Amino acid sequence: MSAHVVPPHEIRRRFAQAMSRMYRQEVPAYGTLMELVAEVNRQAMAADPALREGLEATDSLDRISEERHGAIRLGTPAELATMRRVFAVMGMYPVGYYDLSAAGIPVHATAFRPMTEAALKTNPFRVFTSLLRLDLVADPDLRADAEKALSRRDIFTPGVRDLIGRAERQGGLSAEEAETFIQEALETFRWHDRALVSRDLYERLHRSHRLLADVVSFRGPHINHLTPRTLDIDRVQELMPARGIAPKETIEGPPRRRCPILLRQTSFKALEEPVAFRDETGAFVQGTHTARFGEIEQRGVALTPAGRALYDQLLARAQARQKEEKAGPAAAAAILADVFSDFPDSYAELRARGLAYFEYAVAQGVSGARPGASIEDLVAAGDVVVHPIVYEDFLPVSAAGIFQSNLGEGAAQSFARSPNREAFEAALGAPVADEFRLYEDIERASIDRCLRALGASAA
Ligand code: OOG
Ligand code: NI
Repeated sequence: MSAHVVPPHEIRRRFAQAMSRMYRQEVPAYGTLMELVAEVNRQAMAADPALREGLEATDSLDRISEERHGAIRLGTPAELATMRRVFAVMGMYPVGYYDLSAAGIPVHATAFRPMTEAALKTNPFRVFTSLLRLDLVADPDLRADAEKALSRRDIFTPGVRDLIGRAERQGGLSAEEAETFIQEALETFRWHDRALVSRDLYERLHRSHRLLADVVSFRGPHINHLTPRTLDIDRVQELMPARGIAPKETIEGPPRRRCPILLRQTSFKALEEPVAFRDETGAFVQGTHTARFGEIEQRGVALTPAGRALYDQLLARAQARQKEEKAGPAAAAAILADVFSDFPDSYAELRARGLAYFEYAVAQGVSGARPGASIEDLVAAGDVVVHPIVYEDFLPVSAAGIFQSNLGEGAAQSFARSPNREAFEAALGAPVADEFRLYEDIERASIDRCLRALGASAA
């Protein structure tokens, strides 16, 4: 059997394409955004040959236009555990733990994504996956009704359940099985315009927290956005209105810089869509629901724990000043830029100060032995070149901003900050991987390759 299995990255690539096609049909503005992003990316590369060369040198040029992430919100631990097995068939594993309770959103989350460098380069599709925290819903009656509604649904088709089991037993899927798997798995992410709950329950859920209504009311966890990666987010943000798309007012994350760090994101508001609910007599009545939106992201270099600590510290400082000065969008951006002038903005300095991760490669045309040379000697001599490693994960404060913007004004509530990674991992049925470790491994492996190739000493 194992000789005939389709590689997980191939299933992931085809699944991501199928999902993108489906979402494009469901939400036409997403298609418009994709076209705009492709256009701006072409212009950005034409205007900056070094950017293009860097992408080429790290084999990541091809992945840019295919690259995207999505998000879903699950209702129960059992749904999360099965979702983990679905993603595993596609070579996607849970990385990182995100607590959003502090930001007024009753969920915690992980990102399912490929973990190794080779897998990321083939196709980096990721899904930010949240689990509802009913423990944060104060009203016991509403909690019980939500639990009951969730217990009545099965978000997976029998076909996908069967194929996950087969993939686990056989160590993969045949071509025909993989094709069926993609179609069956896609069903879980589809939009349903008939609610599972009555209008009355929907409204009670909605009044408690909009997110609760979105998670509990439907037959499945509809994909709520897909996000292409852009090389110039400010430009896309600026051009969106002319294409009939209204972006949120501010871009989440760090300010614009010469050397982009982590992740910057912006989105357009969720659409109001028609939904049919049952009334007391069991007849369908028409209503609406807002959940689905579009987002774009620009990714920069991954930061080490020291770099991340500096990022978190500066972001907190900027937010405090923005609040104190009651800053509007323009003033807020100016404050952010000002505060972040304390974050080094050259790759050389980011590397020298151990703030970011880099990949090392033997320079073109260099060969022969450099006995006794350390990696720093090799870099200084130009025998080894250095490229930033792209950040593949998410940022809790930014994610909270994205949630807020698509749930609508006033959606946030205050919950006591209460991360509960143990409960999340128990629901998942596995630990989440440590993102820093993954970047460190990629960096270390690249250094080892250089030292070996040039017969230099490890130092
Ligand atoms: C997820 C929001 C977070 C991101 O890119 O940070 C997110 C959601 O709205 O379900 O997608
Ligand atoms: Ni997103």
